Amino acid sequence: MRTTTRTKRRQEGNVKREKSHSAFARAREVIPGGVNSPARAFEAVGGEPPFFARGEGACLFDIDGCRYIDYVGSWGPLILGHAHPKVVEAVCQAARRGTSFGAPTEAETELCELIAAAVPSVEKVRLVNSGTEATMSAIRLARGYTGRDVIVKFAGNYHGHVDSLLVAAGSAAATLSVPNSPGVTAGTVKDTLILQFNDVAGVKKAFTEHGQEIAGVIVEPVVGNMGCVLPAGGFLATLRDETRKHGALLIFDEVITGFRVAYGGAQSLYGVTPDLTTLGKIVGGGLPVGAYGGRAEIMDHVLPAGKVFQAGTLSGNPLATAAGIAMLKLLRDEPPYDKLEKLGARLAEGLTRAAMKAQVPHTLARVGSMMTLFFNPDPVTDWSVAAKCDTKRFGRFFWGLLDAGVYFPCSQYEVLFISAAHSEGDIDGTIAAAEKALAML
Ligand code: HOZ
Repeated sequence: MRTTTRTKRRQEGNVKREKSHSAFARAREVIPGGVNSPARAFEAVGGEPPFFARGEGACLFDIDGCRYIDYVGSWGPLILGHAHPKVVEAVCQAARRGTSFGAPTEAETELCELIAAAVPSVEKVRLVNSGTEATMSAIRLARGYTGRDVIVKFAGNYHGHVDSLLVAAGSAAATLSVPNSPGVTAGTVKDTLILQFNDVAGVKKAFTEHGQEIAGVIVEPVVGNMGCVLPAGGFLATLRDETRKHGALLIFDEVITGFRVAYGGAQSLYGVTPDLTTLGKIVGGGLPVGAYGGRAEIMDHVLPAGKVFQAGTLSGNPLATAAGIAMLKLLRDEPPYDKLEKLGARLAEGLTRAAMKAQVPHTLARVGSMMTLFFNPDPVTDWSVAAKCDTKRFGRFFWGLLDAGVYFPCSQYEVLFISAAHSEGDIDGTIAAAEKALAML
């Protein structure tokens, strides 16, 4: 009986969203689970997601007319907020010239030049359509380049739904407790070696034992898929040293951190330069773009310069490249990073204060405008600690915020993002809502 009551309350929150309820029922008839990506399904927090009508600046509006201060930002791309006029204008102009050619355009070169100028490790870059495609292609390239099979990944890191990387994965795989998806065969993952994030000794041991078999190490330099988890001092440098010593490639998955924690990504912030970098999200300005790049000598192994196969009809699509170019030029010419750091610090302090006042065991991790309030008193350094978070409590906190018009990621294991469109007023309003939500726990 108690379960029924709680389920009902959670399904509707305290705010009625009748149109979203109907839209979700309709969607479930034709879309598995009613969503096109599990991360947005509210499985981890219970209840039903609002369906959205539009976004403007820092805000989202659902089809029931509710307004939310948005901290999801489409899971990272919208660092300048929703519908930035210059990005929208660039896309509209590109659409008038034709939506797809499947043939070379100068805009692709321009976007690649912008990426290469910004990201320390990148001399040449290939555009694809998603972060998943970027990581899938990067590990194929690492294997093709080195002639070795084994890829090292870290528990709780998520690199998209690439079969061989869908083990001990973060994001929706962690949220929904499906660390090893049905359909991913034992053969597919037999060359994937799982280590713990921040475990310097474990990395050294793996290289001592398997150094000659390891093609590459793929890592989120700041993890964004088991909540926000920072690299401990020396961890990234150890990865760099060990891979170099043993002739393996170091791959930074900067799909989340690229152009987010700094214009040059986490590699410029932490001063560690990988061999290959994968990008997505911000680099597409809110349209579907991924990219992988690195030293020319490695990238020239990709077909048709080299023999490693990778292709795509819509890769370098004119609408997507127009959005990416507009976004990167705005970030380069009017850098929002100081503002984002100030807003991030303000929100982090406010959330911490609120949690302490409510006597809720917590810890908060942040790099610039990405952060997580963990319902866990211990600093989260790896998946074994992250897995101990009080996710039920997080769910109640989430609903308290949603009903107060604040849209946080619907999982403890996703990071929240601030955009340059957020104001101090938005942040203070969010802290006030969090104080109330935490006090109700
Ligand atoms: N790619 C995001 C991982 N944090 C979540 C978005 C999704 O999978 O839909």
